[in-house]
Amino acid sequence: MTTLAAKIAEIETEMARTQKNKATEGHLGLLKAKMAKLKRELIEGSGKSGGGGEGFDVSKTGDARVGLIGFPSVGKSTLLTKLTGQFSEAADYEFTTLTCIPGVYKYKGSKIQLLDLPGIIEGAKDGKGRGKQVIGVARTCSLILIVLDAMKPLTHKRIIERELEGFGIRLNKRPPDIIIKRKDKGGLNIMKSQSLEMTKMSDDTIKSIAHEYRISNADIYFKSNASADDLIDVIEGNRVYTPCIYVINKIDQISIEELELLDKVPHYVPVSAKDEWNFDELMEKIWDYLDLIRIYTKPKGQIPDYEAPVIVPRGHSTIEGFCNRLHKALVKEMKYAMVWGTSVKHNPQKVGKDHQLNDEDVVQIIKKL
Ligand SMILES: Nc1nc2c(ncn2[C@@H]2O[C@H](COP(=O)(O)OP(=O)(O)OP(=O)(O)O)[C@@H](O)[C@H]2O)c(=O)[nH]1
Ligand SMILES: [Mg+2]
Repeated sequence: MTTLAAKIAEIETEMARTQKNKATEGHLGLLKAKMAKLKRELIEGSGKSGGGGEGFDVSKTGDARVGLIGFPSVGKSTLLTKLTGQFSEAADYEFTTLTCIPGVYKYKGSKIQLLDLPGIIEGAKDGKGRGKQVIGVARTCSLILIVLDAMKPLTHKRIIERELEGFGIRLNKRPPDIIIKRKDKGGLNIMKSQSLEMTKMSDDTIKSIAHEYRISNADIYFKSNASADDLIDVIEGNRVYTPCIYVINKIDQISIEELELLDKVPHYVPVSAKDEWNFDELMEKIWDYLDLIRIYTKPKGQIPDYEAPVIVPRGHSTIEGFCNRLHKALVKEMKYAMVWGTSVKHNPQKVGKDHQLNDEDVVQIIKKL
């Protein structure tokens, strides 16, 4: 373990020592690749050797899972208790919460599973405290709420982000537009979309990163101005891309002027968990960031059931996705579907399994005889 940590430290020092310019870009890219490989070893290795016990085993319930991540005592447990009614002990000493405590709240007909987690500290991803387990759970969430204390320095935000990034979680980011097709021969073939100018990484850097990963025969296709980090992410492959909201808590403790300064933080919601301030905005934003849609079912000859929508991620909102949410065999039994709502021109309209649904559409499935 120490040798691995030492190797990482060594590379970190070298990176810090290397000036960033065109001439060193390739070298820096290579160092980044070496670093990513060592970190993967560290994470996988410590996973096996335990490093503080088993993971948190909480089964998924509801339509989406949202995790509360933050330093100790920022108010995560208070927030869980107030939002879901699920009691989770809160106290004015650090590390009150030692395990994962799930709660559920209802919003717009959906059930949102909220997970209270132990506080993490700097170095969590390297095995400090229960950090590794906490971040492991974070990887399974559809949305992460980074909870910050309005009284504490905003530098905490960057520390938490770094911990999550070190564990392969990418926040509020889309997967890089890079496609790698490995081949048996033919060498490396770097291709770019027409008129795409790559300003963050030269062909030499791409080659040295590929070389570090022993990729010697492949087509690498770039569709956007990717960086060395992006390329490494695609090669490593085990990244998760998760939306994130910064919940700035305890605003009952700060002045209006201080509150206004916080406006500069992107993706943020100020709240007071203690006084339940601004919970409406928080729940609305959670809903937006989860990017879910509501589909109402209409049994034949009856009015739609507006009380219990079927909730599907917007990206999986075809008729097939909707059917699978009800039961697996349904799509095979379906002849066609009738749809009312904004996704169709005529109301109702006959559609097939690939039709894309919109929020609040009404669907009736017509089965084969
Ligand atoms: N003033 C104020 N205090 C709060 C607020 N929310 C929580 N607290 C207090 O902050 C302290 C820590 O709250 P917890 O909910 O236990 O914090 P936590 O993030 O769960 O802490 P750990 O479980 O130790 O990681 C408690 O004394 C809470 O009463 C808030 O909105 N305003
Ligand atoms: Mg707690």
